[in-house]
Amino acid sequence: MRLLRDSKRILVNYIQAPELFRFVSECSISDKASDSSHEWLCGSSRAILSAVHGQVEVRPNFISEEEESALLNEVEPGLKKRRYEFDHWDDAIHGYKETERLQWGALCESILNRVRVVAFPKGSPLLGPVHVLDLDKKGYIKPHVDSVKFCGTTIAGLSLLSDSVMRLVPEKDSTDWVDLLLSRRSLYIIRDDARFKFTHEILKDDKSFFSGQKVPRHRRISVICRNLPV
Ligand SMILES: O=C(O)CCC(=O)C(=O)O
Repeated sequence: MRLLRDSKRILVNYIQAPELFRFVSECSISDKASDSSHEWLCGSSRAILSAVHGQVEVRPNFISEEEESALLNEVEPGLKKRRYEFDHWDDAIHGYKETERLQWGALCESILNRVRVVAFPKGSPLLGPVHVLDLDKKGYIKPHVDSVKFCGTTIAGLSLLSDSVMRLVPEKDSTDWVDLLLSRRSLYIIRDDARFKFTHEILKDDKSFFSGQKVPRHRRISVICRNLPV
């Protein structure tokens, strides 16, 4: 828990805006509804989508089923030894266990190198250990802003086992929002202002909708790479 707790400023007020789904959403940054390159992006207005343009990215099917299994095989033994934590009311996350991993087998290391190449600026110093966060089906991550002091410009995460929805809300205007559909086996990347001027959260199962469609949340494991602050 230390890693997340130490590196974040937790927002005490849990921002919920399910009613916004009843309004028409702007679900592509381009005018073309058929623009399949942004099917994972949805927001409350065109302006908010423009504000995060280039700072949020989801790459569906970034890893294959075999690669997902390889990652799971490496992280499951360590996670099995831990229990999900539900009881800390003030924590940023609810229903989770976590671990860090520095050494990986060859296949997983090659997957992580692909993540590093696409996600981080060349030469950017990276945090050595990779963070593995296991959310129970009932688990969720509350809105929080990553701390400039502890986190670099970029976070990149692989989503294993389940689809989920990540919501970003500008700190200054909590009526606007951007949703990212994190499909199973996708990679998400969040950079710069989207990381530091927006809260981000992983929605709990009963609030997990994307563009009005239910996105069932099962157990989800994320494998997260970060760079260091400069
Ligand atoms: O599980 C995830 O992918 C999100 C993790 C997160 O919110 C964070 O590390 O700041």
